[in-house]
Amino acid sequence: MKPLTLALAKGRILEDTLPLLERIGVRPQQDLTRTRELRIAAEGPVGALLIVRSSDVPTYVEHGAAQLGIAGKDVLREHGSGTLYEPLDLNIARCRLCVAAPVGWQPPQRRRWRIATKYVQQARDYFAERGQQVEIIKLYGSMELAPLVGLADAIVDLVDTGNTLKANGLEPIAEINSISSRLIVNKAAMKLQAVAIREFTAALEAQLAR
Ligand code: PRT
Ligand code: MG
Repeated sequence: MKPLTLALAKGRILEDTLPLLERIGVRPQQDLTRTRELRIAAEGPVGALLIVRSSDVPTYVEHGAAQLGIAGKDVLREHGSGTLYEPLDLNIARCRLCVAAPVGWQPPQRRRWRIATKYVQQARDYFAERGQQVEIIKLYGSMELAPLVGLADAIVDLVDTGNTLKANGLEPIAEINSISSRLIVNKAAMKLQAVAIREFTAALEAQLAR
């Protein structure tokens, strides 16, 4: 049977996940924080780790390049996760998806609000549900800058401590969703490698319960 491959992103998800993986016996053969290789062999319940962009994790898993992945719920909602199984909430890398605006902001009355975000889908859905006309401006990062320079009225972005908003003269005005990282599984693999995947999931779940 093919060994399991796990896709995940460098950055905060990897930081929070590595100790968890170590405790269930996943032993990467290289120092993940130093290596430039993107596929890293491992011993234990997974045979390899793939280091990919966080928003690409669902794509690798959906197409079966990895059987398993760890991704933020923000990324999964944006991807549309109907094509994936999502058996476990890891409760790590927690944050909130928020609408944020300049402190004391007065919403424009006679025109559509301009909203800068990389979460286009979730922003669209959120404002549509409320009947609020918006123009979405797609950015790939540093959304907090957009209101400061007049590119947008407000933003939709992840908030953890709120320090980044504050540093840029913004404050949250509404919470859209609360976010944490999830284990995701390729649908075909869930059948073909059912035992290995169930064991892996159960081991992770047991660690979380400790
Ligand atoms: O590389 P890519 O652009 O795809 O992702 P990234 O580099 O922005 O993020 P990465 O790889 O570090 O982690 C991505 C995942 O971590 C997200 O998909 C979330 O599920 C999760 N996560 C949890 C967060 C945060 N908390 C978070 N605070 N991702 C980003 N942030 C950013 C936020 O966008 C904002 O700019 O941190 C800033 C706010 O933090 P505070 O503490 O100042 O409020
Ligand atoms: Mg990044």
